[in-house]
Amino acid sequence: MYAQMVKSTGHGVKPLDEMDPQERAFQERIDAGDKIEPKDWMPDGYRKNLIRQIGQHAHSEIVGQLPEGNWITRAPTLERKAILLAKVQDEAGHGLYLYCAAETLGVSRDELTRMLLDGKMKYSSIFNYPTLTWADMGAVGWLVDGAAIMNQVPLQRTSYGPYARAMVRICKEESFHQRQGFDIMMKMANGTDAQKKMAQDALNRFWFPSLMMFGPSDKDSVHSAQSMAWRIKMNTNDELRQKFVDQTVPQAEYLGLTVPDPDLRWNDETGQYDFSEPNWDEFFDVISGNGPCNTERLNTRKQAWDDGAWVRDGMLAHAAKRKSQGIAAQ
Ligand code: FAQ
Repeated sequence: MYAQMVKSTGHGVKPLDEMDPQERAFQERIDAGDKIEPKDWMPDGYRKNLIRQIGQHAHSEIVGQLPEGNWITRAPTLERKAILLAKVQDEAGHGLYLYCAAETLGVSRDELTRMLLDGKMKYSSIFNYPTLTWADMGAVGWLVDGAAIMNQVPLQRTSYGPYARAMVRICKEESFHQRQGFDIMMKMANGTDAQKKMAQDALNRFWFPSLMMFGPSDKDSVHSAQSMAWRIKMNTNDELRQKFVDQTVPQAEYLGLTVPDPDLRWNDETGQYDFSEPNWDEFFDVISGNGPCNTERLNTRKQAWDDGAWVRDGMLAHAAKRKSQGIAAQ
């Protein structure tokens, strides 16, 4: 179903007076701040765009476990290991809430996963970068979860009820993740010279990829206009990127670390930081499948999917047997 819907994507925003009465009534509900629920009528484009965004968000949470999962066995203390393990498990939970939210729109989790594995759906660019040192666990928590929160807090007010409600819990957990990342950075930045160097190196490598998480600049954003009209997105990509920079630069200063951008400076007139654009060629390359870890990440997902086939088959056979015996699924 989703594959057919993708083909009919349109990017323009239809003016209210060109809408048919049903679409117009729908838009007026959105404008009034109503929540749209699964059984409500919705335009195909709204459904399709939500499936795309929620599905890609779910895939990001699941694939996002891999860069940190890489460090669970090498965490420096038992406490750090337990914390990292809990964080990675939280990301799995976020993926599940989001797949469930997408399922309410008529697409199955299997179908979404198949689209991911076939390269027809994306996941966040950030997870195609390697995690090379323990300091990267700090940078991922501080910067990647920090960017995720900046993007997701407004989504708690998104127009689609199941998505908005999933976001409430996800944001609470992401806040804990961000704090644990900052805590690792504090330890490293106030540690030995070698540890401080590792923290700076992690910031150097993760700064621009974190800025890319907010998507292309507004002029190149395909979906923003319609998504904002439907309150699927609450802010533009550039607005959130700016807020992230304004929030994060003082945190880097507090850590005694240097943001790797020679053009970064406070602008008294705008009351915001001026900063360099990320390398957009690199961004488009990464989201086209050519980032440093794209192949590795997708192969790992595929392996996990194939290895789990016997569990899914067993569960389905069990459910079918219970159904044939007239026992309700639990
Ligand atoms: N990576 O027209 P726009 C996390 C694609 S969760 C890859 O501006 P849109 C938790 C975009 O899909 C992180 N692709 O798109 C965690 C579109 O291509 P399409 C994920 C990207 O949707 C932390 C094309 O470019 N968060 O980190 C990216 O309006 C730590 C044109 O772009 C969400 O998904 C990108 N960065 O705006 C887990 C939040 N940016 O689909 C583990 C919800 C853009 O037509 C550890 N999503 N593209 O083929 C959103 O808010 C939006 O979807 C944006 C992109 C803002 C990501």
